[in-house]
Amino acid sequence: MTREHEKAKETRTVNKLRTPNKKPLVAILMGSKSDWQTMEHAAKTLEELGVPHEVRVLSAHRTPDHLFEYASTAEERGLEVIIAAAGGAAHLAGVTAAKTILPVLGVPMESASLKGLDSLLSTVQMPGGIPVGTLAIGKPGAINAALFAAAILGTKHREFREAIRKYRATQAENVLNSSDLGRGSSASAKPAKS
Ligand code: RP5
Repeated sequence: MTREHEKAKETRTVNKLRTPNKKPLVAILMGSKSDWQTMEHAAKTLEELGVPHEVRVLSAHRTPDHLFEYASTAEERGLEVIIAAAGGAAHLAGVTAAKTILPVLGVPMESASLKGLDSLLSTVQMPGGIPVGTLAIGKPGAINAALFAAAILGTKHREFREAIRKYRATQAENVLNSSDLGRGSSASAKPAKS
């Protein structure tokens, strides 16, 4: 393990302890608690990066008044980015974006009937005027929404730029370490020398 890797691990541990006491900068909204098994990956990624965040279940069609209140007061409560995840006729991100000028990142949930294509199109196809930055369907989108939120915060808060740098260094190291998988078997995963 390199020194850089060790430092990245230490930072993650400290950040995990520190985050709950800080004022949230990012909100993770989801249309239903059934979305949590996907969106917990966004929360875990924000925790790894040390980004203070809050999680709320609010639906554009089941709790529209609560969503309006939440989104329209988000800026004055100190939030800087909102991640909104929904499935099916997924209008949560679009409605949220309509009620705040904060950047809204949409994560389409993988739906049972159409595998998330419905959620993707409902989230991504915003008419010009109210943008939603839409990520991939499901878990990759949840992780990338957190990383994107941290990158947005990083333009103002230097510590999140550094956290992303360390995250990437660790990620690259994990990929390179995967080459060890073939060690010990007859089929080596190492490239042949030319
Ligand atoms: C959407 O409907 C939610 O975001 C969820 O992805 C989907 C299904 O919700 P449940 O019926 O599981 O509550 O509003």
